[in-house]
Amino acid sequence: MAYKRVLTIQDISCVGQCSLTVALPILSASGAETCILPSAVLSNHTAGFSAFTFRDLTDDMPGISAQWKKDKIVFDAVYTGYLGSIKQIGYVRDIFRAHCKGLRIVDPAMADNGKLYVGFDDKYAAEMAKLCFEADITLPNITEACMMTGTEYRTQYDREYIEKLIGKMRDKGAKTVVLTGVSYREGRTGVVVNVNGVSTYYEHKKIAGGCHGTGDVYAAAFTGALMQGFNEQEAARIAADYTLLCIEKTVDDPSHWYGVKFELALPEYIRMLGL
Ligand code: PXL
Repeated sequence: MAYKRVLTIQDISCVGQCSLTVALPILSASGAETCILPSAVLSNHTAGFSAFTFRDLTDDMPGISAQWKKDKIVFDAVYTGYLGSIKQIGYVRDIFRAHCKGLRIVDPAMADNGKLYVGFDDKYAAEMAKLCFEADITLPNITEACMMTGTEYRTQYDREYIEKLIGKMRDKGAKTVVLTGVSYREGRTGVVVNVNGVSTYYEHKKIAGGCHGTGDVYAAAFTGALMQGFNEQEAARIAADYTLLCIEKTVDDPSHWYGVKFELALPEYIRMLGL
């Protein structure tokens, strides 16, 4: 079995089942050594609680990287999620250069349902777009892809709209694009994986309602599957099947509105990876 070392850079939301509290256990379950660089510490995520505390860790990043350089620490992949500031995006670039000997995977983690998350503005979105275009793999949802390309966000669309969206991302330099939450018909949703300009679509059941944090679950499960040697299309399918299971284990509990019970489906994820 491959033993890969991955670094993930995203916030710690102490409560709320997103970002690092999701990525670390999922990546560890995939069999990868998982190193972390917290971008910020929040009391909880920014979507739905009464308020949140936020400690920005941007200024800690150069010192951490400088120390790693002394010990020649490098990673097989660096995967980024929610970042705290524009300055941090610059430091992530430096970390890619200094510490990544393999894949640079960027989940923009900045918007959904046509809107930026609380705390982000257009300047942040533009800078995050640049980071996505520089990465080897980026995993936007449709909202994020629209923001990155100046495209009108739609809830009703066809294959032509989606292909144009991905085409615009590629024109701006994007390499592999994994576009999540693409639904062409009632009751179904899926993911479009575009590698070298060729798209494949994996469609699965859509569960009404939608849960918070599923983008983070998806990106972590996708990265873990890649680390196990699955190709992009296979990793996209495994991550979709796992995320769907997480949602199924959550939706019948209305008190669990802030995230998904991803822990309950980890045994299935491990089985999907053949471990
Ligand atoms: O799931 C993305 C995410 C990550 N981290 C924080 C968030 C969100 C989405 O709202 O608020 C702090």
